[in-house]
Amino acid sequence: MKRSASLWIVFLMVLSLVPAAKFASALYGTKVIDGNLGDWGTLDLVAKDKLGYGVDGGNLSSLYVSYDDQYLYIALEANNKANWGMAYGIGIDVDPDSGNGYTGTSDAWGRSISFSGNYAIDYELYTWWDDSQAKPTVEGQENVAFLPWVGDHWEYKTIGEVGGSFGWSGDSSVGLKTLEIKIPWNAIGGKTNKIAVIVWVTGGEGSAVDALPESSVVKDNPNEWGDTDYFTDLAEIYIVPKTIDGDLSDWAGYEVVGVSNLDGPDGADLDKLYVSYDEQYLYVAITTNNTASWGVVYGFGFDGACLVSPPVI
Ligand SMILES: [Ca+2]
Ligand SMILES: [Ca+2]
Ligand SMILES: [Ca+2]
Ligand SMILES: [Ca+2]
Repeated sequence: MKRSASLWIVFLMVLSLVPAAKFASALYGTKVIDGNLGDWGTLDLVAKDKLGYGVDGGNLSSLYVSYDDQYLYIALEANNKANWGMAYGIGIDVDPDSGNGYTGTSDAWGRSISFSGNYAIDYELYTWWDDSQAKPTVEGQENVAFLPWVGDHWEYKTIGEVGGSFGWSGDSSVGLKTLEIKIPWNAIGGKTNKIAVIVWVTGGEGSAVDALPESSVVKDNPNEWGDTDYFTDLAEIYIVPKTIDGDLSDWAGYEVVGVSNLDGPDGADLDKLYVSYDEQYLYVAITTNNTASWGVVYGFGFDGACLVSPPVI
């Protein structure tokens, strides 16, 4: 009798879980690089356009990041209203907080894009949306540039030259719609514990007119095409398997999928629910706000249908 009452309490607590305010993550999963983002799930979405910054021909809407053992995958989605010639740039910081990397004021393609705060960019990727060809190009050819910062200058390569690839969609009415890229870990110094990623869009020169994660940096000057943009907000991605030891310090804030807003009974007071996975395991974790030690049962429920997307568990 007591047990069933306890179960009921836990059930109520789980029902009371509400989505966390900020939910962004990058989880293990292999993507097909074809410009179709149907193989990306909401768990891969690390930044989204909520404030509506951007211009008709350069309006970023979503940034996705995922990875597997061999590749880092990055995808972006634009929601343009016009077909303009625009440069789409991606910045990767493979060692946030270290200070290593580019912090100048003229980036790999000479744009006035700069980084500060905890971030110094180690790799940029760029492509020019050629509005007349209606394709993403580098020097007139369909391509994406891969540009490592090597201490005091940039190196100029294409994504194919380092073993990666790209896919895209778009047309001559709204320009670029999607760009999907895979980068071998060995092209960016090997798999690491934490990376930071940002995407922006600029014109033929000058600086950004939109970026993700969203930043007031693209809305702080009457001439956003011509100012210098100092980005300090990047999406941080943790790339670490979980150690199952009761210590949740290897879990990240973006893995919180629910927070209880109920003040539960002293010995049955759920706090947060975490979910993550890698190639072998699904991980779940909970924290409580218990102030007493009661005999209660903690139950987890899984609906298999939810495991279809993302597709690789
Ligand atoms: Ca795809
Ligand atoms: Ca760096
Ligand atoms: Ca600015
Ligand atoms: Ca700007």
